[in-house]
Amino acid sequence: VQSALVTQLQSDVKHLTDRLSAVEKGFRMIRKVGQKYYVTDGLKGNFEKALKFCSDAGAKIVLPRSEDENKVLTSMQAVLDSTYVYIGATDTQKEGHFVDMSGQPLTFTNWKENEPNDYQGAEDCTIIYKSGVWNDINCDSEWHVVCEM
Ligand code: NAG
Repeated sequence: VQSALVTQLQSDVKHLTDRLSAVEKGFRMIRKVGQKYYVTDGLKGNFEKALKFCSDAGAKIVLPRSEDENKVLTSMQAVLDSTYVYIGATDTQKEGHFVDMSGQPLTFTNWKENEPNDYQGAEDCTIIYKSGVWNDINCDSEWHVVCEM
């Protein structure tokens, strides 16, 4: 019983520490989804800038792993009035084979009909629309940046 309690407390402390660090970093918007926090300052950047912004904050670029997470992200887009947000899925390594930022296959996807299509052979990054569907896109446009921690 005692060790279960310690494990629970350790998990609670980690949770509170993550939450506090999100608050201390002064993110304008923070949403909890399961064991994760989705955070944003409402800034825009290309994919490379998005990765750097999140890693500088001790976080990762957002990648919804479930319907729930996808919904929380679109709820943040509604507040930001954000058309598109970059998410952490690319097929840079192997065309048509989208993976997360650790190179692992995606376990949840929500592609728009007929996507991903590598339009004009120049779409290795991924965005999520306000409606929640995903589309592959170039990595150079400036879209809203959301991180997860
Ligand atoms: C283009 C989209 C492309 C999509 C295609 C569908 C941009 C820059 N490109 O406008 O991602 O696959 O429509 O026809 O939005």
